[in-house]
Amino acid sequence: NNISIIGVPLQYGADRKGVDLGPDAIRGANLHERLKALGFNIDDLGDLGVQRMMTVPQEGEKLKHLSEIKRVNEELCDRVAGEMGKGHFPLVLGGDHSIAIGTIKGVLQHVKRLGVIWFDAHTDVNTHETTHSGNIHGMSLAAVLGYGHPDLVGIGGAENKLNPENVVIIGARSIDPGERTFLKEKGIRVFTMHDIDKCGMKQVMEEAIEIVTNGTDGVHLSLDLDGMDPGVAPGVGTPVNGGMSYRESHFAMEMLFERDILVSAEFVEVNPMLDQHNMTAITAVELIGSVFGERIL
Ligand code: DIR
Ligand code: MN
Ligand code: MN
Ligand code: MN
Repeated sequence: NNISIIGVPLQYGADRKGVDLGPDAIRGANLHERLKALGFNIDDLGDLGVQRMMTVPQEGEKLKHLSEIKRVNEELCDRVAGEMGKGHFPLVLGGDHSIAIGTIKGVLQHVKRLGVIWFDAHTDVNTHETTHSGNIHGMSLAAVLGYGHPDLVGIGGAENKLNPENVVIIGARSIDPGERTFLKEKGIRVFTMHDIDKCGMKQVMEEAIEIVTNGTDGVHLSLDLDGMDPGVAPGVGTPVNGGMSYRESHFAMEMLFERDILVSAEFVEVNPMLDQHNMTAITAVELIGSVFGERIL
C-alpha cells in the first residue's frame, strides 16, 4: 500500500512554457491528503533535477532538446524501476508527455509484458521522420513501442518495449497524417471521441481493458490532461475542443480501480501558467482520487 510520487518538471518536450510547474501545481491541489485519506503510505521522492537554463535548439536540429530529454528520462527510468523493486506503486507527475518514455521503460524493467492505456487528445506516435513540430512529447508512445530516434528508443534498453497489441489510446481527436499510417501499420487500437460518443465510456473501457490485459502482467496508465475537454482541463499546452467530459473521465478511472489492473500511472501536461485557479491540477488530483478508490457513496 505504498505509493511513490516522482515529480518530473520537464518542459523541453513541448512548446508552451510553464508545464515544468505541473508537479508542484498537482501537489498543491492536496494530492498527499487525498491519497492518505484512502489509506496509502506516501513516499514523495520530490522532483528530478532538470537543467534550468534552456538550451536553444540548434539550427537544423530536428528534435528539440533531445539530449536533456534523454538524460532526464534515463534518470526517471532508473527511479521508477527502483521504486517498483521495493513493491511501491510509482505515480509520476509531469511535466510534458515526453516523460512517458522514462516512466514506461522503468516499469518494463519489472513487468515485461505490460499493457498501456494512453488517455490523450493526440496519439503521440510521431517519429523523427514524421514530426512537423520537432516536439518530443508527440513521439513518446512511438519510442516505447520501439520506433523513432535511437537516442529515445535506447532509453532503458531498446529491447524493452511495448507490444502494440496491448496498447490502447482513448480520447483521440487530433492525429497527424504520419501518425495515422503508423497506427494502422502497427495495429494499435484507438478509441476516438467518435467511438466514445457512439458507444459510451463503459463499453469503450470494457474493450480497452480486454486489450491491455490480454496476456499481460500489469497495466500502466498514461494520462495526458488534454484528453479531457478544455472546459474542465484548460491548463494544457495543446488544448483541443470536444474532449472527454468530467464524468466520462472519472467513470474510466473508477473502472480501472474496480478491475484492479494498474501497476503504475502518470499524469502529464498540467500547465498552471495557462490555467485559472489551478483548475487543471485540481481536476488531475480528483482523477487520481478515483484511480485509487474514491467512491461517491
Ligand atoms: C502534435 C501535437 N501531434 C506534435 N502533439 C501533442 O507536435 O507531434 N501531444 N500535443 O500531446
Ligand atoms: Mn517505503
Ligand atoms: Mn500526449
Ligand atoms: Mn496531448
